[in-house]
Amino acid sequence: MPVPKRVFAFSFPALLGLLALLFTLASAPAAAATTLTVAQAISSQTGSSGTVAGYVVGEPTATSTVRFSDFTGDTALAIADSKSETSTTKMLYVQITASYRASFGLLSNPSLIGKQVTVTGTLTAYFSHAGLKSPTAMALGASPTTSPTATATVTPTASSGTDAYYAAASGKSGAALKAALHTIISTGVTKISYDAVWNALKVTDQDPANSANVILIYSGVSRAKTLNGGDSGDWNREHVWAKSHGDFGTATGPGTDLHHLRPEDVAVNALRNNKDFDTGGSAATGAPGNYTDADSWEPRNAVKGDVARMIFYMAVRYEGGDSWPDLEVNNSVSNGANPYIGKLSVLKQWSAQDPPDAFEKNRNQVIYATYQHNRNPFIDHPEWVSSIF
Ligand SMILES: [Ca+2]
Ligand SMILES: [Ca+2]
Repeated sequence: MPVPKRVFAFSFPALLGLLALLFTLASAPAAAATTLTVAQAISSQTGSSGTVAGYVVGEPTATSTVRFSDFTGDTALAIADSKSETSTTKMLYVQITASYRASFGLLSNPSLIGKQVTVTGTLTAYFSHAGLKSPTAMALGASPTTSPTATATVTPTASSGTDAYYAAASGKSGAALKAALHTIISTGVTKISYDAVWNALKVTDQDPANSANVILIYSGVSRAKTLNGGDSGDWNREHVWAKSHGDFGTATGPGTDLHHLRPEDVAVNALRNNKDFDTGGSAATGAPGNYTDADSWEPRNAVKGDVARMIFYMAVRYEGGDSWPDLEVNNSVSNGANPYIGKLSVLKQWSAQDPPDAFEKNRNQVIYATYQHNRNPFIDHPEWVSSIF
């Protein structure tokens, strides 16, 4: 007797169930394999979800400020690969949303310091710093599924990614390095008009936490992109290298070079005026953490290095070989209309104490990729500051 053929038929809902099961089986091991170290998370700020394991080292309160004791809140953690880490550049800033605050906030749980945590969330800037936001899981201890092959997922660091760009500077130092960098950053450059600067700044200086806003450099305020203009309460285009120092104005050239142009409140911009940079003075109205006196301006700590590296860029980019003045850095704070800005010794100190952060690196990359097609070498290689200046 012939065996009847058996027709193996799935109902449509059963097929969906099988697909869902297959998807779960396929995705669970993949998520476990991507547990990152803090260093890997810092170099993978892609905006996608990731799981990171590290030690709790403090409470971030600003881009380059972390409290190691006397905690003030439950909303953020700094984690690092070493429990004794003190450099903010080696920390990941983790946002703690409401449901995790009771268990992971440092004000409520100061004994978390030195403990290992594993966090899953969006790998993106927080406090204008490498971060993890909107956590979907937080747990004490190392992830049990940490994979030894996680290093295979690391994306290239900024410096290794720009080796080709700086090839002609390789092995050089001092004046030879400066000359090589001048050629590199002056070749193939796209110059933009002063009017085009408005829209460019809305991209280069966008608030990582609010895409409708820009961050104002000195005040640190997040303000609506639409408030660009010249009225009280607006932001305008601050020339960090004051345009009167060399009197280059706003014709397309150094006066429209995005590498030293930043959004700032109209009144704060006027208060900074064309002063050289130095420490000291009295608190600057409207810009907490900034100080000013008759002849100088001291920016807040979080942007001291940014300001220094912008000035160093300008000194290397403009060497007088075109129709523009040769801009240089000196130790004076009374440079007036001369094509110089001070104070060199202070700017070098600021560059050292405030190394490039995620916001500054991102802005350099956006200017390179989207607008001018040149880079600020001192953001990619801060060690070149002491070689040249
Ligand atoms: Ca900075
Ligand atoms: Ca120069």
